[in-house]
Amino acid sequence: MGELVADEHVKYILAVEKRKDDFESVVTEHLRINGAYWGLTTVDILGKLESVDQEEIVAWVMKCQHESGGFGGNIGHDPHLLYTLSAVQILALFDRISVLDIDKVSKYIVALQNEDGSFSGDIWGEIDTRFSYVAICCLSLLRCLDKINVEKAVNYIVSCKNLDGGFGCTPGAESHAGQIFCCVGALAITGSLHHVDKDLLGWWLCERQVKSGGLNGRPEKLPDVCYSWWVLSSLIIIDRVHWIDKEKLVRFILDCQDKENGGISDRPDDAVDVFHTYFGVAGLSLLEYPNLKAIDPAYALPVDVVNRIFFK
Ligand code: GRG
Ligand code: ZN
Repeated sequence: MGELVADEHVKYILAVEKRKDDFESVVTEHLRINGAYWGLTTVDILGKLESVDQEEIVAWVMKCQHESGGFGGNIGHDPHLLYTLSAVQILALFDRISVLDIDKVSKYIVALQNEDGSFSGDIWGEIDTRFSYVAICCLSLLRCLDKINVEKAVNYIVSCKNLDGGFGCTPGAESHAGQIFCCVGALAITGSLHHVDKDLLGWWLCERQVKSGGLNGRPEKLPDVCYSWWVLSSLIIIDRVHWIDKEKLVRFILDCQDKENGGISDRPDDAVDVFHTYFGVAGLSLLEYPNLKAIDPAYALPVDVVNRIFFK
């Protein structure tokens, strides 16, 4: 099995950040700010955030802001809640939230709440519990959750709860580990976890572990390293992480490393990418693997970053 090749992963992420015209960069150009958040958070968990050029990154993030207050995935791109959260998270990593006009950013988010409490992702209106999480997480990091109707937002999330204890993207939609992370994370941030049946949901979540030790996102699906984040963070928030075999999961994640060139893939022997490198390293952090910074399961940021915001 071997161990975590931390230095190779840092090198891999820094190299991806620099390459602007290879295949992976071209297909992900529109969500560059998401990629930057995943990559930089990974580097921070690995204890190497000082090896990046903070000023350059902060200046680039601010250039991604649209006049509406929201952020695009890259300079000149249309704003979306998903990119806005990544921008705020990156600034939080660098302790630079102060560069933001918080009123302007929060107005953009507040305007996307609908009458039923749900959130649209952008002006085009798609509704999904992912956007409820993103709005709530972002406003909480900006210390202005009181600007939305939290009670309605929570009620909408609860209306997406299923009989199996899980949550879907809209009312009646199938439970999926990714949506469960969003709903449980948002309920945790708003202090509303009493709406979760922890034993029922914990049972559904721990059944996601398959023979290889990896986790899948739904029954009958293949395991994937990213569920080491979506499933594990949810299990930790509801205090049921001892219901899975942690050692087997650690082994599955380590088996997905490219030990020579760095990076982690979705499954052993697949191609690596920055997203799965984050999910693997963050998953190992949640599993208390040695020499990694602890990550907060609800805010998806290192615990010291979250503490700096709330206990300064
Ligand atoms: C800050 C951590 C953080 C998140 C921001 C984007 C977001 C909010 C949440 C996304 C939650 C989500 C829906 C994740 C699932 C992503 C995923 C692997 C989808 C794949 O679904 P399928 O059906 O694949 O294509 P499976 O694994 O079911 O075969
Ligand atoms: Zn995946």
